[in-house]
Amino acid sequence: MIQLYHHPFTRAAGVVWALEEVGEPYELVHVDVMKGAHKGGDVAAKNPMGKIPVLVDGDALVTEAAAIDLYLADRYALGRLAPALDDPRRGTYLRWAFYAPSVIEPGSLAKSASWEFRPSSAGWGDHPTMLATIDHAVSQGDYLLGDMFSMADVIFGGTVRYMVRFKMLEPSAKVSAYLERIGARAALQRADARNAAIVAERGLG
Ligand SMILES: N[C@@H](CCC(=O)N[C@@H](CS)C(=O)NCC(=O)O)C(=O)O
Repeated sequence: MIQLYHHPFTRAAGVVWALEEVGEPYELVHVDVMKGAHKGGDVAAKNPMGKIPVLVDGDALVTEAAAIDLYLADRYALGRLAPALDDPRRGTYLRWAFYAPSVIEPGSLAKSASWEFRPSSAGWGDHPTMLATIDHAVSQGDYLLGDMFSMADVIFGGTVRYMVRFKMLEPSAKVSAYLERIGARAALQRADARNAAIVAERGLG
């Protein structure tokens, strides 16, 4: 069975949404990050970064939340959550999936932590341009690929949702409407409930 090394307060919580969308059986392996369990033992052996999420699926080992989500979509939901390899939407799909960890994450952190950098040298550019680009991405239809919901929405939408929740990104009206649309996904609601149940069971609140 697919195993996800998980703690509900980490990016692994977002991978639970990806797993719920895919619909394959999976189990969560709890990593006590508060006690530093990820800095040694099983997690560090699997990921020298000593970070989670880590996904193990038979002989496949994947780290990096976005890579895990893309792997799951290609492996288990090609044509459903990922456009087929010869589908022209594949380019747009990969574009926005990569935009989340390479632009939205560092761009939002740079803004909230007041980093000093040259936008022309930094891959995430300047903040207003990033916000305008996010608006553009969510204005092509209900989802990033128009009427097709895809794993790019899990990656990009999940990142935007996190940044808005922790006040690292101010949502425009278009972004708020997009977040409402993805918030209606049954799989996202199941993932939120599963993460919340673990918080409650383990007294992490
Ligand atoms: N680039 C990685 C980042 C993973 C990451 O930073 N994980 C955090 C939790 S969200 C972590 O394990 N932090 C514990 C630590 O570094 O000690 C990804 O996208 O999966």
